[in-house]
Amino acid sequence: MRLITLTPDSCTLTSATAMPRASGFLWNCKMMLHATCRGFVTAQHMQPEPAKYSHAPVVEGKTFMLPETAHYAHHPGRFVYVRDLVSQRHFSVPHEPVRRAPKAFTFTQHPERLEWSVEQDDLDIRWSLVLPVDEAVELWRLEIRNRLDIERALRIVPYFSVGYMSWMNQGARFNADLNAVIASSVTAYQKIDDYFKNHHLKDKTFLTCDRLPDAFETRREDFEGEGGLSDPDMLRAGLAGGEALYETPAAVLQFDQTLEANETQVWHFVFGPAFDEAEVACLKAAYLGPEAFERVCGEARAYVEQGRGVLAIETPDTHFDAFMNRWLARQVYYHGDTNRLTTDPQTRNYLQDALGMVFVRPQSARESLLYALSKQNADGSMPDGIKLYDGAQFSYINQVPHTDHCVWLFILLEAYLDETDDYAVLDAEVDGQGVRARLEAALRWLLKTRDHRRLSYIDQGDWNDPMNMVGWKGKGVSGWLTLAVAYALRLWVRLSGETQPWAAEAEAMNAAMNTHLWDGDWFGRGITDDDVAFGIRRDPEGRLYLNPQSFALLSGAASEAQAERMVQAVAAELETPYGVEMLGPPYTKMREDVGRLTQKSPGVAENGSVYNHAAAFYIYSLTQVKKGEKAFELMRKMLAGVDESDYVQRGQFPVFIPNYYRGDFHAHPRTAGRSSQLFNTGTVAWVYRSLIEGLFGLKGTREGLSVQPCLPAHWTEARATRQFRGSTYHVTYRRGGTPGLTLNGRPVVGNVLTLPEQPGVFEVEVGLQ
Ligand code: CEZ
Repeated sequence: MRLITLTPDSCTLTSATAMPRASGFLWNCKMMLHATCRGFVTAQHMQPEPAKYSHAPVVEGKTFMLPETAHYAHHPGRFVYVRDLVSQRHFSVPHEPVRRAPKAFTFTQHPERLEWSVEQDDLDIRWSLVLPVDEAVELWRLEIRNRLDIERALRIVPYFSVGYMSWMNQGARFNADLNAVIASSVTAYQKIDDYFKNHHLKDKTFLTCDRLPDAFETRREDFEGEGGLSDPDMLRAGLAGGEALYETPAAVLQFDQTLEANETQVWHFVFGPAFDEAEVACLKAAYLGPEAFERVCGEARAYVEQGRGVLAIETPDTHFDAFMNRWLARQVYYHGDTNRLTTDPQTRNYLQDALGMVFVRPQSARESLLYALSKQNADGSMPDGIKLYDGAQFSYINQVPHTDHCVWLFILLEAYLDETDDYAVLDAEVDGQGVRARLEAALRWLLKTRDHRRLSYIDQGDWNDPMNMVGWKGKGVSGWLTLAVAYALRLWVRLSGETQPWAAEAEAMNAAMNTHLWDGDWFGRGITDDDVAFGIRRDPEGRLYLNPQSFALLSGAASEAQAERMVQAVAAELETPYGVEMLGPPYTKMREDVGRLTQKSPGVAENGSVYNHAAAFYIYSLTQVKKGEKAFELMRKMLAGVDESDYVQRGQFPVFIPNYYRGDFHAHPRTAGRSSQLFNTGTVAWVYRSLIEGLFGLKGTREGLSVQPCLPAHWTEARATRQFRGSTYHVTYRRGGTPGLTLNGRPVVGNVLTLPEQPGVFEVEVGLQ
């Protein structure tokens, strides 16, 4: 049969494999479609900008990490194929792409390292990854042990995906001098300006090894052949040594290795981006081989250890302790030390990540406060993002005007001053203007941007990014922000010692909330441009929002009686086994006077998930009104486990708190609880603070360390070790004994441990009712 038959009426191809990319196309005035002989289709329609309706399985986000991203066969990965040359069987580690069920499997997160171990076909395999502290490269180690008493002949093929680098220019080849696969590309662009801007980009991806391979391949599709990634043709035939010429690159090496009885063999790899070959050579010299791997593990460990934080606890809940004593502080440190690897963090994120650093490295928190103030606008407002370097551009979200950014300055300031007592910071100057004056300018701006009722304008969003249509016409107000401003004002009164006009304004705002947005059992979320209150009882969707309740507890807007009603309503309407939802019931259709949050899937992200950041505000506020029982219950629910069913439902590895767990618990129990898998979240600073200052009640004051815990009643005993201003306090909490506080055996009057003359180690006993 002829491969191709062409007539004026048709063109026919008779093989789907001989020319796998052979394609045809169709179009009309609204769309175009491009199809390959194997059935892949790329189609676009105009509306009037080009749009897709049949998509790649993922959207690749670069400005922020996307929640619940899907994985697919060619998803980027680092795999090793192992083929027994005698039995002709193969598998891959860790699991993809072959997916053969192993005899035993482990995946381990260490503070500084990831490690997989797999037992399969009488082999023990360990696959480990560590990152140097200050270089963008991956260091991998592969260890293979023969479990049998006989010799084995193996083919070992590490496969590092490179993927589609650029539509302008991409390719890859093996560089024998460097013993490396080097893939090269030109970052695609169309504006002349970008040509000059892109000059410094690391457009190469390399993989090098400390052992010489027997063969290599750089063309992904040729490597796979007809077997696909799960059974690549070249695994059987041997790698062909191809060069990728505007073909999707992959970095694949082949080692044909005999393993003696019980023998172990080890390989080290370095994988990452590079500017040119010279840089590959440098990175190789610095990071390749067993010594470098061990050294980097040590350095990386030392780096993470710097983020240990100020608290270690021992409670009846050992799972809780394990998470809080290591992983929470680690996640706090990650945020504060990296600013989530953005160049223009949203201002509120920047300030809240600094809030976490108060308890990890207070000096950084101070620097962040001052740096943020250096970006303050002349009218006292704060910009939507903090540009971390001169040429930084505002990303998409930072082009949307939000009105809450100033508030976070005061929240950070309070935690920083309580922890350090560094009141001198208020007298510091930032670009010729005193900190005190700048903070007051921020407050004045907040006071200016209120309506006649003293409710705060929301513009196109507050803490809640996608609440963008409540006030875009210039009238709508945010109930939450009104409370947050009242809270900021009260914080400033306490910290600055200046009472007026701030205290009176705070009171007036709290009163305005009670007049206009108290809805019987809870506070409403806001009032739209068209003067419609929302987040209230008569709303069929989005009738109860968590944030106003949390901040009403903090700002003093809620009386004790109101607080009781609110907490009860939240329990009845928003609590789930996975935590407390941030609003309910979720929206199922667009509300044009609320905004794009109502377009998100019900129970997802801001549309009524267990949005942990909002849950953390609530938890913190509960600790401030001494509702420790509920605070602990909800904090505990943020942590996946310890029951297997809970792990499976959430899908969350308990080494970080994700930004949300799916909500809409009543309508969709099948998906409720599912983790977003996003480790970027303002949650952790607040949880850490709630744990230290709230539950364990170990909060700094001008005089010293105040001890006012609110631990759950069922804990008869608990311990905490608290680092504070150079001293170490070992605190034991006991329930049922004599109430009161002792320091090194001596009773303390009141609840503050005054600062010692010399920092030291102290024993503290706390008797609880
Ligand atoms: O981003 C977070 C923001 O980083 O959402 C929070 C907000 O307070 C944080 O500053 C609540 O809105 O724009 C969107 O729709 C996204 O959902 C973002 O709001 C969200 C992403 O999860 C990024 O992590």
